[in-house]
Amino acid sequence: MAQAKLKTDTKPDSYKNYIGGRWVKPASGGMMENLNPADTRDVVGLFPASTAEDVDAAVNAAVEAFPKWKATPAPKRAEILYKLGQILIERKERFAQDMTREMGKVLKETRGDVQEAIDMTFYTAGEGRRLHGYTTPSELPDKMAMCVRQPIGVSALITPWNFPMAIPSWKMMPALICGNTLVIKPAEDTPLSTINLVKAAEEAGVPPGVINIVMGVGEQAGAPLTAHPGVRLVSFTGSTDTGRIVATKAAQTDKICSLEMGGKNVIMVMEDADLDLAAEGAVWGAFGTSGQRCTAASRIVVHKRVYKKFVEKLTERTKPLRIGNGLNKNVEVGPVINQDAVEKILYYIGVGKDKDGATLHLGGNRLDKGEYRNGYFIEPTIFTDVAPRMRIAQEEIFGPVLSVIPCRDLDEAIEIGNSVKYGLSASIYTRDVNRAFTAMEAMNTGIFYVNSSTIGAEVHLPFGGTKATGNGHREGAMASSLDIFSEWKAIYVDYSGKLQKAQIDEFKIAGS
Ligand code: UN1
Repeated sequence: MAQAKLKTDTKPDSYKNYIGGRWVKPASGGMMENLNPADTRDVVGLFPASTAEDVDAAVNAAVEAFPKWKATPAPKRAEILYKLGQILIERKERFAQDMTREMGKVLKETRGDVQEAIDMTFYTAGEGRRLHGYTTPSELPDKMAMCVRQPIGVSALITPWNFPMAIPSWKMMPALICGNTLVIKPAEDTPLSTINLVKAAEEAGVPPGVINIVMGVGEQAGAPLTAHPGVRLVSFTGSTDTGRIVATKAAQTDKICSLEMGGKNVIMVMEDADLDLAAEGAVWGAFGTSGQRCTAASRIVVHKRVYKKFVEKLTERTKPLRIGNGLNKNVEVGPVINQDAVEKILYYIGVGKDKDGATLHLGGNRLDKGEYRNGYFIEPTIFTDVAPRMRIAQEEIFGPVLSVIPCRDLDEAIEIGNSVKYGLSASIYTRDVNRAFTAMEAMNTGIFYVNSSTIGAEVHLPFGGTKATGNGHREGAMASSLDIFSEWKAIYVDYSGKLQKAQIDEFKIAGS
Protein backbone atom coordinates (compact mmCIF):
# COMPACT_ATOMS: atom_id res chain seq x y z
CA MET A 1 0.00 0.00 0.00
CA ALA A 2 1.51 3.35 -1.00
CA GLN A 3 2.14 5.66 1.91
CA ALA A 4 2.76 9.40 1.81
CA LYS A 5 6.51 9.82 1.79
CA LEU A 6 7.47 11.68 4.93
CA LYS A 7 10.24 14.16 4.53
CA THR A 8 10.66 15.17 8.13
CA ASP A 9 14.38 14.40 8.09
CA THR A 10 15.26 16.16 4.82
CA LYS A 11 14.86 19.73 3.69
CA PRO A 12 11.70 20.13 1.62
CA ASP A 13 12.05 20.83 -2.09
CA SER A 14 12.04 24.48 -2.97
CA TYR A 15 10.25 25.79 -6.07
CA LYS A 16 10.44 28.97 -8.13
CA ASN A 17 8.25 31.19 -10.25
CA TYR A 18 8.53 30.84 -14.03
CA ILE A 19 8.90 34.22 -15.68
CA GLY A 20 10.06 34.95 -19.21
CA GLY A 21 11.28 31.37 -19.65
CA ARG A 22 13.39 31.34 -16.45
CA TRP A 23 12.73 29.77 -13.07
CA VAL A 24 13.29 32.60 -10.61
CA LYS A 25 13.03 33.25 -6.88
CA PRO A 26 10.39 35.69 -5.69
CA ALA A 27 11.67 39.25 -5.31
CA SER A 28 10.90 39.34 -1.57
CA GLY A 29 12.58 35.98 -0.98
CA GLY A 30 9.46 34.89 0.96
CA MET A 31 8.36 31.26 0.70
CA MET A 32 5.17 29.39 1.68
CA GLU A 33 4.99 25.84 2.98
CA ASN A 34 2.68 23.48 1.13
CA LEU A 35 1.49 20.71 3.47
CA ASN A 36 -0.08 17.38 2.71
CA PRO A 37 -3.63 17.69 4.10
CA ALA A 38 -3.69 13.98 4.96
CA ASP A 39 -0.57 14.35 7.08
CA THR A 40 0.69 17.81 7.78
CA ARG A 41 4.10 16.51 8.87
CA ASP A 42 4.70 15.90 5.19
CA VAL A 43 5.89 19.16 3.65
CA VAL A 44 5.25 18.90 -0.09
CA GLY A 45 7.55 21.82 -0.76
CA LEU A 46 8.33 25.48 -0.31
CA PHE A 47 6.75 27.77 -2.87
CA PRO A 48 7.25 31.45 -3.67
CA ALA A 49 5.18 33.96 -1.70
CA SER A 50 5.11 36.40 -4.60
CA THR A 51 4.23 40.06 -4.48
CA ALA A 52 3.43 42.86 -6.92
CA GLU A 53 7.03 43.00 -8.07
CA ASP A 54 6.98 39.40 -9.30
CA VAL A 55 3.58 39.92 -10.89
CA ASP A 56 4.88 42.96 -12.71
CA ALA A 57 7.87 41.01 -14.07
CA ALA A 58 5.59 38.17 -15.20
CA VAL A 59 3.11 40.47 -16.93
CA ASN A 60 5.94 42.33 -18.65
CA ALA A 61 7.37 39.04 -19.91
CA ALA A 62 3.94 38.08 -21.24
CA VAL A 63 3.52 41.47 -22.91
CA GLU A 64 6.88 41.08 -24.58
CA ALA A 65 6.20 37.55 -25.81
CA PHE A 66 2.76 38.40 -27.18
CA PRO A 67 3.58 39.73 -30.71
CA LYS A 68 5.59 36.65 -31.70
CA TRP A 69 3.12 34.18 -30.25
CA LYS A 70 0.25 36.00 -31.90
CA ALA A 71 2.11 35.81 -35.22
CA THR A 72 2.74 32.07 -34.84
CA PRO A 73 0.21 30.25 -37.05
CA ALA A 74 -2.47 28.58 -34.94
CA PRO A 75 -1.73 25.10 -36.40
CA LYS A 76 1.86 25.54 -35.19
CA ARG A 77 0.68 26.60 -31.76
CA ALA A 78 -1.43 23.44 -31.82
CA GLU A 79 1.58 21.23 -32.55
CA ILE A 80 3.04 22.27 -29.22
CA LEU A 81 -0.22 21.37 -27.49
CA TYR A 82 -0.20 17.92 -29.08
CA LYS A 83 3.29 17.41 -27.66
CA LEU A 84 2.15 18.69 -24.30
CA GLY A 85 -0.78 16.24 -24.29
CA GLN A 86 1.67 13.42 -24.95
CA ILE A 87 3.92 14.47 -22.07
CA LEU A 88 0.92 14.62 -19.74
CA ILE A 89 0.00 11.06 -20.74
CA GLU A 90 3.52 9.88 -19.96
CA ARG A 91 3.59 11.63 -16.57
CA LYS A 92 -0.01 10.96 -15.59
CA GLU A 93 0.77 8.64 -12.69
CA ARG A 94 3.46 10.85 -11.18
CA PHE A 95 1.35 13.99 -11.53
CA ALA A 96 -1.59 12.20 -9.91
CA GLN A 97 0.59 11.14 -6.96
CA ASP A 98 1.87 14.70 -6.53
CA MET A 99 -1.67 16.01 -6.68
CA THR A 100 -3.02 13.61 -4.06
CA ARG A 101 -0.12 14.52 -1.83
CA GLU A 102 -0.74 18.24 -2.10
CA MET A 103 -4.55 18.38 -2.08
CA GLY A 104 -5.76 15.12 -0.64
CA LYS A 105 -8.29 13.69 -3.08
CA VAL A 106 -7.91 9.99 -3.76
CA LEU A 107 -5.62 8.70 -6.50
CA LYS A 108 -8.47 7.54 -8.73
CA GLU A 109 -9.75 11.11 -8.75
CA THR A 110 -6.38 12.80 -9.22
CA ARG A 111 -5.77 10.49 -12.18
CA GLY A 112 -9.10 11.76 -13.49
CA ASP A 113 -7.98 15.35 -12.93
CA VAL A 114 -4.81 14.82 -14.98
CA GLN A 115 -6.89 12.97 -17.58
CA GLU A 116 -9.20 15.96 -17.85
CA ALA A 117 -6.14 18.14 -18.57
CA ILE A 118 -5.04 15.62 -21.23
CA ASP A 119 -8.52 15.65 -22.80
CA MET A 120 -8.61 19.43 -22.80
CA THR A 121 -5.14 19.70 -24.31
CA PHE A 122 -5.84 17.37 -27.26
CA TYR A 123 -9.33 18.73 -27.77
CA THR A 124 -8.01 22.29 -27.92
CA ALA A 125 -5.06 21.36 -30.11
CA GLY A 126 -7.55 20.21 -32.77
CA GLU A 127 -8.88 23.75 -32.83
CA GLY A 128 -5.55 24.99 -34.21
CA ARG A 129 -6.80 24.04 -37.68
CA ARG A 130 -10.26 25.48 -37.18
CA LEU A 131 -10.61 28.65 -35.09
CA HIS A 132 -13.47 29.34 -37.44
CA GLY A 133 -14.80 32.75 -38.20
CA TYR A 134 -17.39 33.15 -40.93
CA THR A 135 -18.17 35.02 -44.12
CA THR A 136 -21.56 36.53 -44.73
CA PRO A 137 -23.16 38.55 -47.55
CA SER A 138 -22.95 42.31 -47.41
CA GLU A 139 -26.08 44.41 -47.96
CA LEU A 140 -24.19 46.24 -50.71
CA PRO A 141 -22.98 44.88 -54.07
CA ASP A 142 -19.31 44.20 -54.75
CA LYS A 143 -18.57 44.07 -51.08
CA MET A 144 -17.65 41.16 -48.89
CA ALA A 145 -18.09 40.74 -45.14
CA MET A 146 -16.43 38.33 -42.74
CA CYS A 147 -15.27 38.03 -39.18
CA VAL A 148 -12.22 36.45 -37.61
CA ARG A 149 -11.16 35.69 -34.07
CA GLN A 150 -8.17 37.61 -32.88
CA PRO A 151 -6.01 37.12 -29.79
CA ILE A 152 -6.74 39.32 -26.83
CA GLY A 153 -3.30 39.88 -25.27
CA VAL A 154 -2.12 38.94 -21.81
CA SER A 155 -4.50 36.69 -19.88
CA ALA A 156 -4.41 36.40 -16.10
CA LEU A 157 -5.56 32.97 -14.94
CA ILE A 158 -6.49 32.56 -11.30
CA THR A 159 -7.21 28.95 -10.46
CA PRO A 160 -8.57 26.96 -7.50
CA TRP A 161 -7.10 24.05 -5.56
CA ASN A 162 -9.84 21.46 -6.04
CA PHE A 163 -8.99 20.66 -9.69
CA PRO A 164 -5.40 21.87 -9.71
CA MET A 165 -4.48 20.61 -13.18
CA ALA A 166 -7.84 20.27 -14.95
CA ILE A 167 -9.05 23.81 -14.30
CA PRO A 168 -5.73 25.47 -15.24
CA SER A 169 -5.91 23.44 -18.47
CA TRP A 170 -9.46 24.69 -19.20
CA LYS A 171 -8.08 28.20 -19.21
CA MET A 172 -4.53 27.74 -20.42
CA MET A 173 -5.19 25.65 -23.54
CA PRO A 174 -7.82 27.92 -25.14
CA ALA A 175 -5.80 31.00 -24.15
CA LEU A 176 -2.77 29.55 -25.95
CA ILE A 177 -4.52 28.29 -29.06
CA CYS A 178 -6.08 31.71 -29.56
CA GLY A 179 -2.62 33.31 -29.51
CA ASN A 180 -2.63 34.90 -26.07
CA THR A 181 0.20 34.91 -23.59
CA LEU A 182 -0.59 34.36 -19.96
CA VAL A 183 0.27 34.62 -16.30
CA ILE A 184 -1.20 31.94 -14.06
CA LYS A 185 -1.62 32.30 -10.30
CA PRO A 186 -2.55 28.92 -8.84
CA ALA A 187 -4.21 28.52 -5.44
CA GLU A 188 -1.67 28.61 -2.65
CA ASP A 189 -2.69 25.11 -1.52
CA THR A 190 -1.84 23.45 -4.84
CA PRO A 191 1.04 25.13 -6.64
CA LEU A 192 2.87 21.88 -7.46
CA SER A 193 0.24 20.54 -9.85
CA THR A 194 0.29 23.76 -11.81
CA ILE A 195 4.09 23.76 -11.85
CA ASN A 196 3.92 20.22 -13.23
CA LEU A 197 1.64 21.45 -16.00
CA VAL A 198 3.80 24.49 -16.76
CA LYS A 199 7.03 22.44 -16.79
CA ALA A 200 5.43 20.01 -19.21
CA ALA A 201 4.41 22.97 -21.40
CA GLU A 202 7.97 24.31 -21.29
CA GLU A 203 9.27 20.89 -22.32
CA ALA A 204 6.72 20.69 -25.15
CA GLY A 205 8.21 23.88 -26.59
CA VAL A 206 6.00 26.76 -25.44
CA PRO A 207 8.32 29.75 -26.03
CA PRO A 208 9.68 31.85 -23.14
CA GLY A 209 7.26 34.45 -21.81
CA VAL A 210 4.17 32.82 -23.32
CA ILE A 211 3.31 31.04 -20.06
CA ASN A 212 4.37 32.56 -16.75
CA ILE A 213 3.56 31.27 -13.29
CA VAL A 214 3.52 33.37 -10.17
CA MET A 215 2.65 31.71 -6.89
CA GLY A 216 1.35 33.33 -3.76
CA VAL A 217 -1.73 34.27 -1.81
CA GLY A 218 -4.66 36.17 -3.25
CA GLU A 219 -4.11 39.57 -1.65
CA GLN A 220 -0.35 39.60 -2.35
CA ALA A 221 -0.17 38.07 -5.84
CA GLY A 222 -3.71 37.71 -7.21
CA ALA A 223 -4.78 41.29 -6.48
CA PRO A 224 -1.90 43.02 -8.33
CA LEU A 225 -2.44 40.63 -11.24
CA THR A 226 -6.10 41.55 -11.65
CA ALA A 227 -5.22 45.24 -11.41
CA HIS A 228 -2.21 45.23 -13.73
CA PRO A 229 -2.67 47.51 -16.76
CA GLY A 230 -0.75 45.05 -18.98
CA VAL A 231 -3.40 42.38 -18.43
CA ARG A 232 -6.36 42.42 -20.81
CA LEU A 233 -8.34 39.45 -19.54
CA VAL A 234 -8.91 37.84 -16.17
CA SER A 235 -10.27 34.32 -15.93
CA PHE A 236 -11.08 33.31 -12.39
CA THR A 237 -12.45 30.17 -10.74
CA GLY A 238 -13.14 30.24 -7.01
CA SER A 239 -15.63 31.51 -4.47
CA THR A 240 -18.38 33.97 -5.33
CA ASP A 241 -17.09 36.46 -2.74
CA THR A 242 -13.59 36.53 -4.22
CA GLY A 243 -14.96 36.51 -7.77
CA ARG A 244 -16.86 39.70 -7.07
CA ILE A 245 -13.69 41.39 -5.82
CA VAL A 246 -11.84 40.20 -8.94
CA ALA A 247 -14.59 41.49 -11.25
CA THR A 248 -14.72 44.86 -9.51
CA LYS A 249 -10.96 45.25 -9.78
CA ALA A 250 -10.91 44.11 -13.41
CA ALA A 251 -13.65 46.59 -14.35
CA GLN A 252 -11.50 49.51 -13.29
CA THR A 253 -9.17 48.94 -16.24
CA ASP A 254 -11.84 47.60 -18.66
CA LYS A 255 -10.60 44.03 -18.59
CA ILE A 256 -12.54 41.14 -20.03
CA CYS A 257 -13.49 39.03 -17.04
CA SER A 258 -14.78 35.49 -16.87
CA LEU A 259 -15.87 34.07 -13.54
CA GLU A 260 -16.70 30.53 -12.42
CA MET A 261 -17.90 30.57 -8.85
CA GLY A 262 -19.98 28.73 -6.28
CA GLY A 263 -22.64 26.09 -6.43
CA LYS A 264 -25.35 24.51 -4.27
CA ASN A 265 -26.23 21.65 -6.53
CA VAL A 266 -29.28 19.48 -6.21
CA ILE A 267 -30.25 15.91 -7.02
CA MET A 268 -34.01 15.41 -7.31
CA VAL A 269 -35.17 11.86 -6.59
CA MET A 270 -38.68 11.09 -7.80
CA GLU A 271 -40.87 8.30 -6.44
CA ASP A 272 -40.42 6.28 -9.64
CA ALA A 273 -36.61 6.47 -9.56
CA ASP A 274 -34.23 3.55 -9.37
CA LEU A 275 -33.41 4.24 -5.72
CA ASP A 276 -30.21 2.20 -5.64
CA LEU A 277 -28.87 4.11 -8.61
CA ALA A 278 -29.94 7.41 -7.07
CA ALA A 279 -28.32 6.60 -3.72
CA GLU A 280 -25.11 5.60 -5.48
CA GLY A 281 -25.13 8.87 -7.43
CA ALA A 282 -25.84 10.87 -4.28
CA VAL A 283 -22.91 9.33 -2.42
CA TRP A 284 -20.55 9.92 -5.33
CA GLY A 285 -21.79 13.49 -5.82
CA ALA A 286 -21.75 14.42 -2.15
CA PHE A 287 -18.67 12.67 -0.82
CA GLY A 288 -16.42 12.29 -3.88
CA THR A 289 -13.54 14.79 -3.55
CA SER A 290 -14.83 15.09 0.06
CA GLY A 291 -17.60 17.30 -1.30
CA GLN A 292 -15.08 19.86 -2.51
CA ARG A 293 -16.26 20.23 -6.10
CA CYS A 294 -18.16 23.26 -7.32
CA THR A 295 -20.46 20.65 -8.82
CA ALA A 296 -20.79 18.56 -5.64
CA ALA A 297 -24.30 17.41 -4.74
CA SER A 298 -25.01 19.13 -1.45
CA ARG A 299 -28.82 18.83 -1.55
CA ILE A 300 -30.96 15.80 -2.29
CA VAL A 301 -34.64 16.57 -2.72
CA VAL A 302 -36.60 13.34 -2.35
CA HIS A 303 -40.25 12.57 -2.98
CA LYS A 304 -41.87 11.91 0.38
CA ARG A 305 -43.24 8.53 -0.74
CA VAL A 306 -39.71 7.14 -1.08
CA TYR A 307 -37.95 9.41 1.42
CA LYS A 308 -37.50 6.84 4.18
CA LYS A 309 -36.35 4.11 1.85
CA PHE A 310 -33.96 6.43 0.05
CA VAL A 311 -32.38 7.66 3.30
CA GLU A 312 -31.86 4.02 4.32
CA LYS A 313 -30.09 3.24 1.07
CA LEU A 314 -28.03 6.42 1.29
CA THR A 315 -26.98 5.57 4.84
CA GLU A 316 -26.11 1.98 3.92
CA ARG A 317 -23.78 3.25 1.24
CA THR A 318 -22.24 6.09 3.21
CA LYS A 319 -21.41 4.22 6.42
CA PRO A 320 -18.78 1.90 4.95
CA LEU A 321 -16.89 4.64 3.04
CA ARG A 322 -13.22 4.36 3.87
CA ILE A 323 -11.72 7.68 4.93
CA GLY A 324 -7.99 8.28 4.90
CA ASN A 325 -4.91 9.24 2.99
CA GLY A 326 -5.83 9.33 -0.70
CA LEU A 327 -2.52 7.71 -1.62
CA ASN A 328 -3.75 4.48 -0.02
CA LYS A 329 -5.43 2.27 -2.56
CA ASN A 330 -8.53 1.42 -0.55
CA VAL A 331 -9.39 4.88 0.62
CA GLU A 332 -12.53 6.41 -0.90
CA VAL A 333 -12.75 9.77 0.87
CA GLY A 334 -9.64 11.88 1.46
CA PRO A 335 -9.10 14.82 3.79
CA VAL A 336 -10.39 18.33 3.22
CA ILE A 337 -7.90 20.91 2.06
CA ASN A 338 -6.79 22.80 5.18
CA GLN A 339 -7.57 24.00 8.70
CA ASP A 340 -9.78 26.86 7.45
CA ALA A 341 -11.87 24.34 5.55
CA VAL A 342 -12.19 22.15 8.65
CA GLU A 343 -13.42 25.12 10.65
CA LYS A 344 -15.88 26.27 8.01
CA ILE A 345 -17.35 22.79 7.56
CA LEU A 346 -17.64 22.18 11.32
CA TYR A 347 -19.23 25.60 11.66
CA TYR A 348 -21.92 24.65 9.15
CA ILE A 349 -22.46 21.30 10.82
CA GLY A 350 -23.04 23.27 14.03
CA VAL A 351 -25.47 25.59 12.25
CA GLY A 352 -27.37 22.61 10.87
CA LYS A 353 -27.70 21.00 14.31
CA ASP A 354 -28.17 23.95 16.62
CA LYS A 355 -29.57 26.85 14.61
CA ASP A 356 -31.34 25.34 11.60
CA GLY A 357 -32.72 22.48 13.67
CA ALA A 358 -32.17 19.79 11.06
CA THR A 359 -31.59 16.19 12.14
CA LEU A 360 -27.95 15.17 12.15
CA HIS A 361 -28.48 11.71 10.74
CA LEU A 362 -24.90 10.53 10.16
CA GLY A 363 -21.34 11.72 10.81
CA GLY A 364 -20.77 15.30 11.84
CA ASN A 365 -17.34 14.93 13.42
CA ARG A 366 -13.78 15.76 12.73
CA LEU A 367 -11.60 12.64 12.87
CA ASP A 368 -8.38 13.41 14.70
CA LYS A 369 -7.29 10.22 16.41
CA GLY A 370 -4.88 7.49 15.30
CA GLU A 371 -4.16 7.55 11.58
CA TYR A 372 -6.16 10.78 11.31
CA ARG A 373 -4.38 12.81 13.92
CA ASN A 374 -2.13 14.77 11.58
CA GLY A 375 -4.68 15.45 8.84
CA TYR A 376 -7.85 17.36 8.07
CA PHE A 377 -10.47 14.63 8.09
CA ILE A 378 -14.20 15.08 8.44
CA GLU A 379 -16.76 12.29 8.44
CA PRO A 380 -19.23 12.14 5.57
CA THR A 381 -22.19 13.90 7.11
CA ILE A 382 -25.88 13.59 6.33
CA PHE A 383 -28.61 15.90 7.60
CA THR A 384 -32.21 14.77 7.20
CA ASP A 385 -35.52 16.63 7.63
CA VAL A 386 -33.89 19.66 6.12
CA ALA A 387 -36.15 22.54 5.11
CA PRO A 388 -35.29 24.36 1.88
CA ARG A 389 -34.67 27.74 3.55
CA MET A 390 -32.26 26.45 6.19
CA ARG A 391 -28.74 27.84 5.87
CA ILE A 392 -27.25 24.38 5.32
CA ALA A 393 -29.60 24.05 2.33
CA GLN A 394 -28.78 27.49 0.93
CA GLU A 395 -25.08 28.21 1.47
CA GLU A 396 -22.09 26.56 -0.13
CA ILE A 397 -20.25 24.45 2.46
CA PHE A 398 -17.63 22.89 0.18
CA GLY A 399 -17.20 19.79 2.29
CA PRO A 400 -18.70 16.32 2.85
CA VAL A 401 -22.05 17.56 4.14
CA LEU A 402 -25.31 16.53 2.52
CA SER A 403 -28.82 17.87 3.20
CA VAL A 404 -31.78 15.62 2.43
CA ILE A 405 -35.00 17.55 1.86
CA PRO A 406 -38.44 15.99 1.43
CA CYS A 407 -40.81 17.17 -1.33
CA ARG A 408 -44.40 16.52 -2.43
CA ASP A 409 -44.01 16.33 -6.19
CA LEU A 410 -41.89 17.35 -9.15
CA ASP A 411 -43.10 20.97 -9.11
CA GLU A 412 -42.04 21.39 -5.53
CA ALA A 413 -38.71 19.66 -6.20
CA ILE A 414 -38.01 22.13 -8.99
CA GLU A 415 -39.02 25.06 -6.83
CA ILE A 416 -36.70 23.91 -4.03
CA GLY A 417 -33.95 23.11 -6.50
CA ASN A 418 -34.07 26.62 -7.94
CA SER A 419 -34.43 28.38 -4.59
CA VAL A 420 -30.70 28.95 -4.06
CA LYS A 421 -28.59 31.85 -5.29
CA TYR A 422 -26.36 29.57 -7.40
CA GLY A 423 -27.07 27.78 -10.66
CA LEU A 424 -24.26 25.39 -11.57
CA SER A 425 -25.46 21.81 -11.79
CA ALA A 426 -28.64 19.81 -11.10
CA SER A 427 -29.84 16.29 -11.65
CA ILE A 428 -33.02 14.21 -11.62
CA TYR A 429 -33.55 10.52 -11.04
CA THR A 430 -36.77 9.32 -12.64
CA ARG A 431 -37.93 6.72 -15.12
CA ASP A 432 -40.54 9.07 -16.54
CA VAL A 433 -39.37 10.82 -19.69
CA ASN A 434 -41.90 13.64 -19.28
CA ARG A 435 -40.61 14.50 -15.83
CA ALA A 436 -37.03 14.31 -17.03
CA PHE A 437 -37.72 16.82 -19.81
CA THR A 438 -39.84 19.07 -17.60
CA ALA A 439 -37.03 19.32 -15.05
CA MET A 440 -34.40 19.75 -17.77
CA GLU A 441 -36.23 22.81 -18.99
CA ALA A 442 -37.22 24.23 -15.62
CA MET A 443 -33.93 24.03 -13.77
CA ASN A 444 -32.06 27.31 -13.89
CA THR A 445 -28.57 25.80 -14.05
CA GLY A 446 -25.73 25.63 -16.54
CA ILE A 447 -25.45 21.84 -16.32
CA PHE A 448 -28.19 19.23 -16.00
CA TYR A 449 -28.02 15.47 -15.61
CA VAL A 450 -30.67 12.79 -15.99
CA ASN A 451 -30.22 9.61 -13.95
CA SER A 452 -26.70 10.49 -12.98
CA SER A 453 -25.05 12.62 -10.31
CA THR A 454 -24.30 16.38 -10.42
CA ILE A 455 -20.61 15.80 -11.18
CA GLY A 456 -18.73 14.43 -14.16
CA ALA A 457 -18.79 17.17 -16.81
CA GLU A 458 -16.85 16.39 -20.00
CA VAL A 459 -14.46 18.90 -21.56
CA HIS A 460 -16.25 19.29 -24.88
CA LEU A 461 -19.48 20.58 -23.36
CA PRO A 462 -19.95 24.04 -21.84
CA PHE A 463 -19.03 24.22 -18.15
CA GLY A 464 -20.41 26.97 -15.96
CA GLY A 465 -23.56 28.19 -14.37
CA THR A 466 -26.28 30.77 -14.02
CA LYS A 467 -27.04 33.31 -11.26
CA ALA A 468 -24.25 33.78 -8.67
CA THR A 469 -22.28 30.89 -10.16
CA GLY A 470 -20.85 33.01 -12.92
CA ASN A 471 -21.06 36.05 -15.11
CA GLY A 472 -22.36 34.43 -18.26
CA HIS A 473 -19.30 32.69 -19.65
CA ARG A 474 -18.72 28.98 -20.15
CA GLU A 475 -15.44 27.09 -20.15
CA GLY A 476 -14.85 23.78 -21.90
CA ALA A 477 -16.78 23.34 -25.17
CA MET A 478 -14.70 24.96 -27.82
CA ALA A 479 -16.98 27.73 -29.00
CA SER A 480 -17.66 29.01 -25.51
CA SER A 481 -14.05 29.02 -24.34
CA LEU A 482 -12.92 30.62 -27.59
CA ASP A 483 -15.45 33.33 -26.88
CA ILE A 484 -13.64 34.06 -23.63
CA PHE A 485 -10.13 33.95 -25.04
CA SER A 486 -10.53 35.70 -28.39
CA GLU A 487 -12.16 38.88 -29.62
CA TRP A 488 -14.09 39.16 -32.84
CA LYS A 489 -12.91 41.39 -35.64
CA ALA A 490 -15.47 42.22 -38.36
CA ILE A 491 -13.91 42.90 -41.75
CA TYR A 492 -15.55 44.54 -44.79
CA VAL A 493 -13.90 44.45 -48.21
CA ASP A 494 -15.38 46.82 -50.77
CA TYR A 495 -14.27 46.04 -54.34
CA SER A 496 -16.81 48.28 -56.10
CA GLY A 497 -14.31 51.10 -56.60
CA LYS A 498 -16.79 53.68 -55.31
CA LEU A 499 -17.99 55.00 -51.97
CA GLN A 500 -20.90 52.81 -50.85
CA LYS A 501 -22.86 53.75 -47.75
CA ALA A 502 -24.40 51.03 -45.59
CA GLN A 503 -27.97 51.75 -44.46
CA ILE A 504 -28.08 54.81 -46.73
CA ASP A 505 -27.50 53.75 -50.35
CA GLU A 506 -30.58 52.20 -51.90
CA PHE A 507 -30.06 49.02 -53.83
CA LYS A 508 -32.40 48.63 -56.82
CA ILE A 509 -33.35 45.04 -57.57
CA ALA A 510 -32.90 44.52 -61.34
CA GLY A 511 -36.24 44.55 -63.24
CA SER A 512 -38.27 45.96 -60.34
C1 UN1 B 1 -15.48 21.55 -10.14
O1 UN1 B 1 -16.53 21.10 -9.72
O2 UN1 B 1 -14.85 22.35 -9.46
O3 UN1 B 1 -17.76 17.95 -13.60
C2 UN1 B 1 -14.96 21.09 -11.44
C3 UN1 B 1 -16.90 17.57 -12.82
C4 UN1 B 1 -15.43 17.74 -13.19
C5 UN1 B 1 -15.03 19.16 -13.04
C6 UN1 B 1 -15.51 19.76 -11.76
N1 UN1 B 1 -15.24 17.30 -14.53
O4 UN1 B 1 -17.19 17.06 -11.77
